[in-house]
Amino acid sequence: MTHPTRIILATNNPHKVSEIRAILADAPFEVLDASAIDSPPDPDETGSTLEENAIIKAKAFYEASGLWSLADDSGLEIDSLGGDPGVHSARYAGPGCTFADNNSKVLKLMDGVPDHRRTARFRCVAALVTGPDDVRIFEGAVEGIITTETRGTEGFGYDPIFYASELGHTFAEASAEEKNRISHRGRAFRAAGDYLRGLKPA
Ligand code: ITT
Repeated sequence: MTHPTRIILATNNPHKVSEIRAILADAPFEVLDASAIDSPPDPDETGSTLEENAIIKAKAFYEASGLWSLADDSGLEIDSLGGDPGVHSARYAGPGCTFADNNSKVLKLMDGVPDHRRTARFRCVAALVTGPDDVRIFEGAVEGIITTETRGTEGFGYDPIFYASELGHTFAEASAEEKNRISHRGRAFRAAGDYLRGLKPA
């Protein structure tokens, strides 16, 4: 297989687009996003795992664009909540909820949980679709602790309540470079980039 001249990022989340563009900045192919196609798909994420949902999104964009397509499904797993919000991370506080609603819900549910039981991790599963039946999966994870209040204004989603032990502060207090260096998405998409770079030039 030869590496493509262009790939498309199969996401409608602009925060993910800017993170993935930075992570793949030195890739020897052009990185397009949903704005490159007329009617970007927004498929229902009906899978019961991150992997199933990543494949649903990547296939939808592959079919809509004819380009190799790279999606991710990601989520926050909190041990004291039995792994929730997990695959339900985007709409944990209900349909139409904001990132702030989700963070408030988590902080409320974890009220009184002692520090040593506040462990959590972000997981990212990226799916690369290169043909109707050709899918390759890349994964990344990062460990942390759920804070007792929001801290910082950078990033998105659960970043203000996720204290990354490797950084010594929350993801919302980290620069984009710091977050991408250790994040679940950084790890998964660097692996995808390494795979794509390893293919023969077209
Ligand atoms: P697409 O499906 O269009 O890619 P989405 O935001 O719906 O965008 P997901 O289905 O993967 O993406 O939902 C993941 C949710 O998990 C996301 O909305 C955030 O709430 C949270 N999340 C994922 N990665 C995160 C990160 O790096 N920092 C903070 N929260 C994150």
